[in-house]
Amino acid sequence: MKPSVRAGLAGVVAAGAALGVAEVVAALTGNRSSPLVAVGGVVVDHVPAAVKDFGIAVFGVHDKTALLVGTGVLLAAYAFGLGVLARRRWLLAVGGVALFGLVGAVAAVTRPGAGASAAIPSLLGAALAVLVLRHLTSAAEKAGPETAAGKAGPETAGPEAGTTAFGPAAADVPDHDGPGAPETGRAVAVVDMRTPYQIERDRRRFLRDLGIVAAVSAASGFGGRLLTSRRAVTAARADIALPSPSGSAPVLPAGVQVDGAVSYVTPNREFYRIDTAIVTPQVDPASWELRIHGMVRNPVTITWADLLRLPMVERYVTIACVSNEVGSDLIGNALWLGTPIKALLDLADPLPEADQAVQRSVDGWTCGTPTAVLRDGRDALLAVGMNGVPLPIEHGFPVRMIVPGLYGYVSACKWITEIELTRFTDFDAYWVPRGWSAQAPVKTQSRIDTPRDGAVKPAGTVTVAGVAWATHRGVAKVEVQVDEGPWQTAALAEAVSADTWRQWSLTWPASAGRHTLRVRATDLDGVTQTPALAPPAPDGATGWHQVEVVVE
Ligand SMILES: Nc1nc2c(c(=O)[nH]1)N[C@H]1C(S)=C(S)[C@@H](COP(=O)(O)O)O[C@H]1N2
Ligand SMILES: [Mo]
Repeated sequence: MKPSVRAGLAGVVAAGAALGVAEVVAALTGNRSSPLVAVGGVVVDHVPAAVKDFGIAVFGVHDKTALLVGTGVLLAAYAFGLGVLARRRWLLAVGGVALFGLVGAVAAVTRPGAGASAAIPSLLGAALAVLVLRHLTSAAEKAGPETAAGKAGPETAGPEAGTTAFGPAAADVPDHDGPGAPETGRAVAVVDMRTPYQIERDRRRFLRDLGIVAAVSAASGFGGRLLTSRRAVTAARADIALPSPSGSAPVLPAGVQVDGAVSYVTPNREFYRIDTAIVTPQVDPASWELRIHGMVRNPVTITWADLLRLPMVERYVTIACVSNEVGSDLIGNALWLGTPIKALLDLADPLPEADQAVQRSVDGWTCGTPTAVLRDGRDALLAVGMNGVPLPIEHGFPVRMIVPGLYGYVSACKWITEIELTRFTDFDAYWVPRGWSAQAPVKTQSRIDTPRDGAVKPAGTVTVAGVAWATHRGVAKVEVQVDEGPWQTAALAEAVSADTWRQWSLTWPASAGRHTLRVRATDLDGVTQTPALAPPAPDGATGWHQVEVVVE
């Protein structure tokens, strides 16, 4: 590698360090405008309309990405130049870094709503860039025999030597770039006191330092960005006033709740959460879009503002995870506010053979739902509200799907941004190649919430209670069996609809001893839960939930 290339790389990495630290500082000081975002904003606001239209026309929806990439390339070229300059005109290079910091600071301070403190990320970033550049150019000089050969005397020969190769002193060191440079006469005392081993070590040190700084900068850049967007999205969510549903919201009958069963409506904070997202996607409603495309006659794209103008309904719907083991709690019931997806699909007008509607999340996760299910009139909702508040971020803010009767992994896409009409034979959604069924209606299940497995109860009257669900079919009957006795019909609590779970209870005159309690439900189609044990994969667990209790 040529010395000038090493120096240039040092410059690029120093600029990266500046941007990385600026992102973190911006996040920590609550500044929404890191230098990169601020400069981008200034550019967007000031480029002539014709150029902007050109950008949008050429790059389409990726115009912002194009802007960022373009800015990045220009910046890298500038930083490369500064790195090369730093070898011989150190102060000029420092001036170049300062200019770079100043541009960021001015851009940030002049953004709408920004205060003087908005300059801090850029200025700290620039200061760090000077230090990094100093270190890396020094390491770069030592990294090759060409450079050491160009130095006069042993004092610059190794890292132990006191002086380094940057700074004004370096200005009189000729740049021995190009073939045969050291022999061209001007260089004197071509003496490299280092052994080949030391030269190799210095070369490695340079590359190592370059790598470390680049990695730390990238990590802090991404970390800072994440923190900033999290703040912004949390603030945007707090500002939302949800539209009211057209038509009356469902009334919760007094008799839905039974003592000893879980809460009929699951509070948002206790609602189970399942997704593949390592970092919760942060979606700003202002930039949210839903695109309905693929095998449709009329592709549709709607924004957040469009969505809020559509008719909204409010429905209690119980959703369940296919991974829920018999007797477990990956299930919850909430009041969802949303617009029926059927109307939007009707507008898009899917081709008759498009039997699968693939929902895609901003993070690329997909689930496939039968198109027919979304259009059969059930309350399949593009939901924006959960129990009276905007969707919590971890439950899909700003928009998710809720489809009564299907497990979440085939229907309940969070952070949804796309619905692509296709065929089941043409596309496998996320979990399908991983061993789960492409289609998965929720299986009829029931659970004993009280008494708990292993509970010790005094002899006498014991209340046995819990929940049962056969979503979109409805629960017709729940029965309880004590030991090997006859199945006894439990009292059913009221249900809001077939799309929600239903609570049940039974009064049991308990006699001393160890007892086994079992539960089974029958849906409104007349089908009783099978006793056959099946694991969750590929399409939902089966079997009867049972608990052991000791009565004294
Ligand atoms: N984007 C996205 N949406 C997703 C998932 C996911 O991994 N990513 N998981 C699904 C699964 S498996 C379930 S059971 C439900 C759970 O929704 P909840 O976390 O709001 O309870 O979300 C569904 N939606
Ligand atoms: Mo799930």
